[in-house]
Amino acid sequence: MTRGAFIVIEGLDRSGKSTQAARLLERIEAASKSVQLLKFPDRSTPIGQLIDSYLRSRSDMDDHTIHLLFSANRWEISSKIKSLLESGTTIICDRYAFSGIAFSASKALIEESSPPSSSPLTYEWCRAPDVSLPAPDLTLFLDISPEQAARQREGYGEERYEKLEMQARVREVFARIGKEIGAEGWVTIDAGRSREEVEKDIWEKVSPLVEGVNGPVNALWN
Ligand code: NYM
Ligand code: MG
Repeated sequence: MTRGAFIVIEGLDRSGKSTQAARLLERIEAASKSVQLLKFPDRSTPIGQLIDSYLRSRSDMDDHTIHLLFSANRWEISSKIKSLLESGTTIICDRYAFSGIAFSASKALIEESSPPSSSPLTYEWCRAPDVSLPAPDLTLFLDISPEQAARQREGYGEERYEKLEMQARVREVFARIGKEIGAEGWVTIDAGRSREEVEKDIWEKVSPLVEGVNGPVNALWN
């Protein structure tokens, strides 16, 4: 018996994740396979609405608190992820726990984000709440420089974290995560090229998994 594959797309803001996730969804649907697109943060749930308001700077929150809400937003959908995979549905997920670590851990090095009194968020602390979530079978990291990402679309800088200094730190933390996950589970794609070129590389990596994956859904970092 095979199950569906769990494919995560990660990257900086404006790296093209959502566009590529939509194209990948179309391709898998065209192959007549069962597939579902998820996105984190999922802003539709009550927790997601708190996150949305924070990202739009309509509310402020302690750095630890918002970090835990992002994680809780994944846990509240984790059993759905597991049952979809087990029922044979492939999942494409636009951001996951890796964004959780990369963005929160970056704050420790950016002066303006945390008041001096609050303790800094370490890499290990940021990772802890996501331990044991369903583990992706493959993570595609769409790599782009913060400068090029900022040029991609209008409206850059509207949301919290969309600043070059922050994004440069985030990119470094993503690189650390990728090293830890290893080459079988983490593939870096040069996202500074045309949409078609990026799409082609993604499909090359994903198409073998679309036929199904053997073995149980793994637990992240266990
Ligand atoms: N983000 C996203 C986090 O800080 N932690 C997380 O766990 C996740 C999933 O939210 N700048 C950040 C990354 C983005 C922002 O994501 C909103 P998007 O994909 O732009 O809606
Ligand atoms: Mg964004």
